[in-house]
Amino acid sequence: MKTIYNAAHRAHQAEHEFFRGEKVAAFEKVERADWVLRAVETAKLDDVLQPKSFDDACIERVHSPRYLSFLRRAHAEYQSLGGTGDAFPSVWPIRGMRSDALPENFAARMGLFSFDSGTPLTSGSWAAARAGADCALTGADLLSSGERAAFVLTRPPGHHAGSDFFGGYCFLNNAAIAAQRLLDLGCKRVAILDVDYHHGNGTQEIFYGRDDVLFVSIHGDPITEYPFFLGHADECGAGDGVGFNLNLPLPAGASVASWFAALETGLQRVRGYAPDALIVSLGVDTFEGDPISHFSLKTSDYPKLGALIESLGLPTLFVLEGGYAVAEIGDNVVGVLRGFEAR
Ligand code: OKP
Ligand code: ZN
Repeated sequence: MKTIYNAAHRAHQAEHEFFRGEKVAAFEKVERADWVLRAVETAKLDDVLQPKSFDDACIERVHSPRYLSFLRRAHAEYQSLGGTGDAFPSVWPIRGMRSDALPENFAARMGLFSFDSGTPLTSGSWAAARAGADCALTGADLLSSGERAAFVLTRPPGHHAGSDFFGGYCFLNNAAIAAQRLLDLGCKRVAILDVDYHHGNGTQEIFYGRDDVLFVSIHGDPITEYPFFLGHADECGAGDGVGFNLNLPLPAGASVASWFAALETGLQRVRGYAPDALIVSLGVDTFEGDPISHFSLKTSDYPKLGALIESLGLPTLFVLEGGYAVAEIGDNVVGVLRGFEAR
């Protein structure tokens, strides 16, 4: 399968993040994509393509205009106010406060449009994320023109970003943008299978009230795991979307066997939905050596995952999400892709 590579990812380079009160090197770093690209090339997967450029209208199908106009200028605005380095939010509109009124104050808008303080907004965040969205859109177009599968190699990741907020290292929801593009190009139903360790709260939020996108996620139980406030098993969708959201949380430390059992449940649900296409939010932070996650898949498990996904027989777009064991991220991601192709 072809890879669509976001060369602009390098523009997003966080200086640090906060971890247990300490400033630590950011986990979501440039080298992640370098390692994956190297593994794609070593495996001789297929061509590595540059993205085409798409109109902002394609992104506005998923994200609100007020969020996008904030994000596009946010770091420049921070700098114009004397801010140096990366920007972090510090105040949020919690329950009982208003999210509809747009504040003038920059710090207030940072909080309005985010849900955590763990996502450094860098001078290059917009450029990197926007080019990543172009990669996702290019991938959707490839499927739509008959490719069986494609791989979107991008960072920062996307599945925590919602219709009008960033967080969890994510700014634009690449998987959601691609799903919407597939619908706009004629698909009737699209399924998103999220296998990242963390619940894809942004993707869930975007499609929660809809029946034209099925969201299925296997992740660490939010009672102990990030993003904490969404991802429970009883979240089934709302309105037209009832029955089109399936969360399969597993306790931190869950065995590989229980993970694959949850995958089988998720795949059954996707089969029952009979979608026209599948998008995989491909995080490999389920790996045993991941520094911020607590499942224990081994490198040899990833080709199995790819083969099981292939068995659905669907046009499939893989979109890179998390995975922070940088030395292994390439082998683990490419293991999935080769497992898909080998079957
Ligand atoms: C993004 B993705 C805070 C640690 C938690 C958030 C983890 C985001 C994971 N210092 N950070 O789903 O891989
Ligand atoms: Zn993750």
